[in-house]
Amino acid sequence: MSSKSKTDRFQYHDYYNVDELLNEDHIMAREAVRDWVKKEVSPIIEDYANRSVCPTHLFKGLAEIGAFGPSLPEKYGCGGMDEMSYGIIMQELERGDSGIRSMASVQGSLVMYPIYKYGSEEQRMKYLPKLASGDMIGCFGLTEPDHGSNPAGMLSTIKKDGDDYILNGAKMWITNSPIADIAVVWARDEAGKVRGMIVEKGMKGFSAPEIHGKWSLRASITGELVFEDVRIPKENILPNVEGLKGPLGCLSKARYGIAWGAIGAALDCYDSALRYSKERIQFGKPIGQFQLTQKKLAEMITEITKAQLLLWKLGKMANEGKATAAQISMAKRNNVMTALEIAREARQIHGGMGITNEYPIMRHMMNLETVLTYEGTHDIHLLITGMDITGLNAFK
Ligand code: TGC
Ligand code: FAD
Repeated sequence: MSSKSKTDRFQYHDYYNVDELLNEDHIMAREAVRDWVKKEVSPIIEDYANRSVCPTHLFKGLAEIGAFGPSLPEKYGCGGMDEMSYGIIMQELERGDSGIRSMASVQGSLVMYPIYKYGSEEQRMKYLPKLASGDMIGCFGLTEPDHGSNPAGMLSTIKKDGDDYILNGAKMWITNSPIADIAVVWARDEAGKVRGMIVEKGMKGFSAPEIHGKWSLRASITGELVFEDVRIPKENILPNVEGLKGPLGCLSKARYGIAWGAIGAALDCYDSALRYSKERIQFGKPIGQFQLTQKKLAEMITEITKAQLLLWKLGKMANEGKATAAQISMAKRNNVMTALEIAREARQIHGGMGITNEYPIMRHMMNLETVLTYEGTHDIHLLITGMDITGLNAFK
């Protein structure tokens, strides 16, 4: 079955005309990214996902459309856009594939953002322009083999040695690690404080083996980070943060982008299902004429519309610097599960064809299983909301 000959027939759906709440810059950013996805991602993505290969050549294109750190300052080669635009860009990228959005999320929100927010001016000038232009690829190491949902338990350590630090430990499930030039890594110091640092490829004792066998996010490369007495110069320590709020602050930025991104995947599934329902004839009429199919489609667009309104309000609060971590958690949790349920319903509407790579459904569905888990699992986000509304902490 050829996937390369397919053309991307996606059409945007905006049932409540949320677009009228956006400004010209937002719409322009969306159109530019959508065109790029149609031209560069859609024609190749099924093939790369099938082969479980990361299309690394897209890093440069992502940089050119401003997908790396869109809301970070232009001074460092970034976009200087608002948070709404950042979200819209993530939505368009994930409409193409969650793995492509992951490339941009990790680079922009988990590597560039901590260097910008917690780094020195020297570190910003040294790394940010190269990361923004895609000349350098970064990854983010927080999760460990025995500490996923509970990063506070991390075992990675740094110990002072003269002017340097010695890093030991291991990180697991790290997007882009095998191809990254730098890794922003979190480890505890001798006083037990979580510190952030920039580990560079080629440092002695540092390796990043690939994790194979994923059925999800197959066009994204994932690996480990292994540190065996890696000497980290003090210039590579992020000076302006201590404690778990460092990595968790980056997660808020990335989770915000994922809340937007997931609805991109949902829109692609809905769009494909709607079209298929009008083209596929059974019992002498289009399957879209059956009430049960209409129920599925009507519920999909209802959930998408609710999510679009949630995102617009979240984007507005983020622009005003008022979006709380718990509000972001609610949006990430709701929108990812919404997208996954829409992917499952869309798969049913496509019948047997829904399991093939002629349609994007199964790829989105498999991707969304990862999106439901990374950046905080579905249940962890529920407990964050629970803590916020009751004032009672289920984690302690
Ligand atoms: P807790 O005591 O609640 O908090 C410690 C400090 O951090 C602050 N804080 C946050 N700050 C900013 N943003 C957030 N989202 C924050 N959450 C907490 C908090 O105020 C406190 O500050 P301070 O000043 O008092 O020290 O921490 P805890 O250990 O009880 O943990 C709470 C919990 C479970 C919610 C947290 O550990 C958590 O979110 N766990 C989930 C782990 C997770 O999301 N890992 C993601 C790894 S990265 C990833 O998946 C990338 S995938 C990328 C891709 O490919 O797209
Ligand atoms: P666990 O924490 O072991 O959780 C297993 C189950 O137990 C889950 O259902 C969870 O909800 C549940 N659970 C745990 N604690 C509780 C509780 N207190 N109450 C109720 N239920 C609970 N990490 C990075 O640092 N950088 C990356 O770039 C990165 N990229 C990733 C890419 C992929 C493809 C994947 C799959 C993961 C990636 N991750 C990354 C790791 C990701 O963040 C973790 O997988 C996630 O945080 C969950 O950790 P875990 O897999 O260890 O699951």
